[in-house]
Amino acid sequence: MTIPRRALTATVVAAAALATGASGASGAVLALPAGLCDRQAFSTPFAALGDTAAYAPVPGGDFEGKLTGWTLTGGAATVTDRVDNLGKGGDTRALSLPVGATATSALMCVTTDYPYFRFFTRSKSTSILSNLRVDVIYEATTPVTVIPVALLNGSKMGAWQATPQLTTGVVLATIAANLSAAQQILAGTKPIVGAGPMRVRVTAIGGVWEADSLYVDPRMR
Ligand SMILES: [Ca+2]
Repeated sequence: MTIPRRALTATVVAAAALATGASGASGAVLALPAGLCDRQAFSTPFAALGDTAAYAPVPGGDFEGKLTGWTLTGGAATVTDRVDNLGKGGDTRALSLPVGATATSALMCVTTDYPYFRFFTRSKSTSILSNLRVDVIYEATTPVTVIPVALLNGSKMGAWQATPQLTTGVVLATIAANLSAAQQILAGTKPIVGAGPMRVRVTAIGGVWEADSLYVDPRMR
């Protein structure tokens, strides 16, 4: 497969626009809204589990206050509960997801320096039929990019536990938005310059779930 020079030029322009945070330029579909990545308070919430990476909290992802920017469906709501694993004071509430409910997070800052996200979750039933689907959504792409990243089974998740490190999918979303550069990106001859306001969506399937403490991992911190 060969890539027309015209397409390459367009991609370079798009990448440059992304790198400078410009918006409105052709191809800059994953540019971040101004301020989204500012004032993040990094911490190591999973250190007790051996994951000493620094994470940034997802807005509202502790479920202790208002869920500004979140969308809840199917009876999803916050409930009084706490994640013992974190052991931090002030953690009293969590997200509850009845069967079929979804919760879609507020926009969060994600760049290619943010490879993973994690949260705590548990299934209220240990039935093998209880599953939590986890998707990431990049609404700024055309069409919207939805990437399924996990299907957690409740049969062994009756107690609170952290998810594995789940991919933010930012590389895949970037490639999807810049298909003309896919060959070079995959070959490693073109650096990935990607970023995007991302949402996480969780869906309870076949069981009731709870979730709390949603964080994204900035690799370079
Ligand atoms: Ca909480």
